[in-house]
Amino acid sequence: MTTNIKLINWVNEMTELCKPDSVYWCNGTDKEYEQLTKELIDNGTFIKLNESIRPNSFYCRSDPNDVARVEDRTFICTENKENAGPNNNWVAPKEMKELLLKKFNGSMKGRTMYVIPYSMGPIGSDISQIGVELTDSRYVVCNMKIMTRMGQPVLDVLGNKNFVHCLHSVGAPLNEGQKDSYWPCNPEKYIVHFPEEKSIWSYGSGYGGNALLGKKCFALRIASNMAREEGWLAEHMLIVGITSPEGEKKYIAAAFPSACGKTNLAMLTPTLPGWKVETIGDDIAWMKFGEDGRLYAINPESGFFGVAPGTSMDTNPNAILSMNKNTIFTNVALTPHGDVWWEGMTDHQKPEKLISWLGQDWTPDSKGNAAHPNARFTTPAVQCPVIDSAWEDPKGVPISAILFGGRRAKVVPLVYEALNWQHGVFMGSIVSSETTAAATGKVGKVRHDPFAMLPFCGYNMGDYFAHWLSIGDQADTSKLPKIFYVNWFRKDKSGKFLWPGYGDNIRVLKWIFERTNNVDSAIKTPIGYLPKSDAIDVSNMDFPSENMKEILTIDNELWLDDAKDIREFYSIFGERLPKNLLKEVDMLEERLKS
Ligand code: OXD
Ligand code: MN
Repeated sequence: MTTNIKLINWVNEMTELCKPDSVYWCNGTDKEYEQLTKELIDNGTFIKLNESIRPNSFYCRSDPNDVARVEDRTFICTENKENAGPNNNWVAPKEMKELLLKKFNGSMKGRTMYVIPYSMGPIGSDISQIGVELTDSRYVVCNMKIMTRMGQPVLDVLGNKNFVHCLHSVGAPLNEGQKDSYWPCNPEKYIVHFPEEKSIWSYGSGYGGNALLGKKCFALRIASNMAREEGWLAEHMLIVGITSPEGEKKYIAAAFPSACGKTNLAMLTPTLPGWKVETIGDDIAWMKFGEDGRLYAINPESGFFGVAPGTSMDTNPNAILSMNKNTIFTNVALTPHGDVWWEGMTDHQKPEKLISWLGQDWTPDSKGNAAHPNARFTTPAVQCPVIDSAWEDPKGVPISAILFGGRRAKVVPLVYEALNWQHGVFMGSIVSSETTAAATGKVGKVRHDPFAMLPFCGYNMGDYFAHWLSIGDQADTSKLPKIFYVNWFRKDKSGKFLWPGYGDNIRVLKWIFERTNNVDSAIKTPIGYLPKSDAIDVSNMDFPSENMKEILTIDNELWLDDAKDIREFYSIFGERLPKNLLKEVDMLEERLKS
């Protein structure tokens, strides 16, 4: 329980507004989880998986229209529209509040309102932040239990301090005697952020990124605002530790757009003997300067909410092993043995008969996928066989390199390195990628996604670029991480991927690792430093030197086209775009033309 008056008053106010039948304060215990999962089973939301195959795990199917983040229904409501920027949907806070007050009025009738106090980051760490989510969804409570540290211990640390107010309703009130849906939601959705008062109001969706408010809404959109005010970074990045055969260990952070393999890189099984990769986080990094002037990162989450399709013992054995118990699966397929399946899970052996994510009988001859392409697993981070021993270190881990990347079939080479911090910020700002199923909308279209933060930056992205530049100005440059750009997805003329990816990405990480030790293994090109022709270790793999040449080729004409496109993209930020980034485009063009 709590004596925090702000919290008690807010819960009372929201109870009056949403009119739930009852209010329940979550304590975060396993007993509570057990009770909630039982109720979800009784409601038809969860199916218990076979206990002897996958203990304490559950299968869940969402409404077919509530399967991904809804970027066009996501809003940043600041007093001044310019502060939300062209990268966000904006409505004036007063107008949006009036609308939301109507939507939330009575929205929890017939349901329980759960109060979830949660910590993003280890409880009590200086880098951690506390939020409280009020929700009428048991599915959300169960997922929050895995993804955050939640319950009474958080209230104890919160004391009388302030917290991020997070209100969530599926927007499906129940009339007296009305039977509940297995996945209650509302066709009209609002995922709304008020950065100036640090609150989040989410209505109509039960999907992870829209409803687990600690994740994208708080740890990225609200936290990016806090980070800018306080001089730190809240980023869409995985964090891993890499140890060389000589026993030297370094940590790197990497930003890739949604569903571009962050979880795979975070848990990579190296194909180079002697190298070790250990996981700190797979989606979000909060980075602050330590007393020694280096950037330190924590993973604010305590679980993985990963994309299931494509994950297998070949592509990511550590993810598969992480989810062998205590896991919630959403929108995958169900096997006759009471286990789960998805496309790419067992390439060599397709199950004969399944129930698809739509709840229909499915065989390999059926039309459509058995699992939704954005089907997810929610699993505790501590179950990852390669979780790093420092993953809960409240100080965080020192970062030696920052990687940016996206899905680009053409133009962008396998890897290149920034000339300096400002050029690295420029590289982050020009990330573009083919869209994936993680958000609703067209899949496979190249879009600009600067720093992989386009859907998650909670303020004007022009100011965000300036913030990144100012981090460089504040720091001792010799202590800043080096910046790199990688592209695992380049294709040859016949449309085949040139690079095998997955465990072989250690070969690229090895070059990056060496570059952070200033090894002389790069050549200067117009776009930055590229590996010398023999610098990427391809020992014990079949990778012809022509392919290496092709994947490291820079076509000046194509890059000049990209530069034009970058200028056009930059122009949407008007006066808010830092002049130094425009200078970087000028310099890039000059280098490409000379
Ligand atoms: C995610 C996403 O769920 O980026 O991590 O969409
Ligand atoms: Mn993500």
